[in-house]
Amino acid sequence: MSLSKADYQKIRTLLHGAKKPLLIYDRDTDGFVSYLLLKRFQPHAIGVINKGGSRSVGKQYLDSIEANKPDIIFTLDMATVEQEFIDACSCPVVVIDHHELHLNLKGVLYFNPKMNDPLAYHPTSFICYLAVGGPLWLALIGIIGDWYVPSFIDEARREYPSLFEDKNTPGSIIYESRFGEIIKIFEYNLKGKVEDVHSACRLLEGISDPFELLEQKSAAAKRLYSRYSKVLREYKDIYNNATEFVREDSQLVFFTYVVSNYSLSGEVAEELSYRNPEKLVVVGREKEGFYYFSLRSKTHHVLNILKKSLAELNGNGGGHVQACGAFVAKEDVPKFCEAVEREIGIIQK
Ligand SMILES: [Mn+2]
Repeated sequence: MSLSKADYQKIRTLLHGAKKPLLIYDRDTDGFVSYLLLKRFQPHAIGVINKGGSRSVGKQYLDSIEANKPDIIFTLDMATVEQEFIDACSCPVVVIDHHELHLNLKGVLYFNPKMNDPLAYHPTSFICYLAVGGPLWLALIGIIGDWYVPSFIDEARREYPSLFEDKNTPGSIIYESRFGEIIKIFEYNLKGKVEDVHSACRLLEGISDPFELLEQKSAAAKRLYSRYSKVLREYKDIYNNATEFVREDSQLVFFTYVVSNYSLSGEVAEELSYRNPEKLVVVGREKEGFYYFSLRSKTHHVLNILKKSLAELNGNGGGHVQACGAFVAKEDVPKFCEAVEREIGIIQK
């Protein structure tokens, strides 16, 4: 058990009693679905998507607070919330997250499954679903999209047998089932320019059934599907290039790329790791003097390896045990690669 029934009830009560809640959510399926679930439960809610690449809530959100004057703020799937931000808000701040614990924050209502069980991996949309309810198919987009298969998937399997077939691991659902395609439609529509993402979010909010999207049954679904296809083409190019860096005799796959309209490192690293479960996969994209890396592995303790590798470099990062993100100054990338090789024992310490 991670969060208690009382915790879920508390989240529900706080949201139910709010007149104008503001929901700051991360720009991925888990964050976005968390927002959609809370918004369905409390239609007065106003959403603000992650501004910029980092998962930190800071001063950059104060203008949204000023403009909307909420009576309560929820941050959803945002890995850090700065004390300065909390102190500047005149209403309660509720943090719902499942990244590393931040127990030193003052003046917040904090909900993180790791509080009771340090090894818990329960995505934010899982917490939101248990707090305020579904629809179930929508909740599962966020939950499985964040690599977790909850026990209540059986209910969805009964309702939508053709979407899941016999798949029951996160990877096999994501890469080998029709439900996985729905997850990708959501995921890829959250990529790209802010204006495009905003309009996609509005369209996604109105989708009422998984088949509407998969079979493009409405004008909104057609637009979302076409944008998904566009990102998918670019994804396939990058993914195919990356596969050439997989070597049988090395535990490490280290791949960087420069030109891209979308940030797809996380997705590329994820699929490479799924198809090469014994390897540590590091995929990075250059942007303005820095490389933004995604690290994945099914067998290595990625978070430890990352923290040690970054120790003496101009860069920073963090995340989950098997899935992390980091940024490293361009000139330090060779050193970073070497440090990772040292940590996994390819070269001697
Ligand atoms: Mn998440």
